[in-house]
Amino acid sequence: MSLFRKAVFHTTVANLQDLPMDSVCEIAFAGRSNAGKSSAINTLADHTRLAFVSKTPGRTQHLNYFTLAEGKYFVDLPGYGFAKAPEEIRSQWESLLGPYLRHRTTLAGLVLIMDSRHPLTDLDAQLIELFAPSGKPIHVLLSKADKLTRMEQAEVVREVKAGLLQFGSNCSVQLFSSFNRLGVREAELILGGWLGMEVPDDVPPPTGLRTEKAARPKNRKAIGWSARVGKKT
Ligand SMILES: Nc1nc2c(ncn2[C@@H]2O[C@H](COP(=O)(O)OP(=O)(O)O)[C@@H](O)[C@H]2O)c(=O)[nH]1
Ligand SMILES: [Mg+2]
Repeated sequence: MSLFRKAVFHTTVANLQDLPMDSVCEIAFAGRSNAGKSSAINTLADHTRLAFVSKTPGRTQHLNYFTLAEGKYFVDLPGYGFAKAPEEIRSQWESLLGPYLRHRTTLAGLVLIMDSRHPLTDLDAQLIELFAPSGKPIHVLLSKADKLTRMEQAEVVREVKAGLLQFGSNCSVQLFSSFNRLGVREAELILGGWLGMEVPDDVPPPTGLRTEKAARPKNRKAIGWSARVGKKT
């Protein structure tokens, strides 16, 4: 059973002064548009459509709060990089994202979602640079890992670990897939630790993990996948 199964939508915030006052501890999710951020939140919460799995990536400029337990939140940050000019990204980061990441005292850590096929882009690096001075932890989920072979998975973890070294020691990284739930337990343990939430022992280990490459013939949609996280874009 998911640690975050009680997650419910709380509020949408467009201005810093509207951030929830009752927050004790929150975890923010960031990443390039279409990296699989909403899918990851849905998968961690074991919900189909808690965070909207976007058909038009990069549209929302708001912070979406999901209550996990009293005073404890997941925060879905605006996706970045999708068909946006550098000035637009800069102004978005300066007005909302930057101040939020730097000054939100109840923010326990940042989950950074990167598509495992295109990890650690320049914008990802800029976001890490923005957040790292806070001294708080960053946990990278290499999403859509089902699209890689086992060898490619091992290689990308090695590469990203090496790439993160320049940002200090407070970064960790793991594979993740909302398609086959690879890495859900590992992520739960880390995020539960940040939030001071106890992970139940009765969570069965994931079984029958498959890679999308191995499991799905080319051009065929995986049955059940769209149902789990909403429609594909
Ligand atoms: N194969 C696969 N597709 C995924 C996975 N996670 C997300 N996707 C797909 O990637 C697209 C973008 O996902 P979404 O969660 O909306 O990304 P966001 O813009 O970062 O919130 C959608 O079509 C999802 O179905 C995954 O783990 N495996
Ligand atoms: Mg999204």
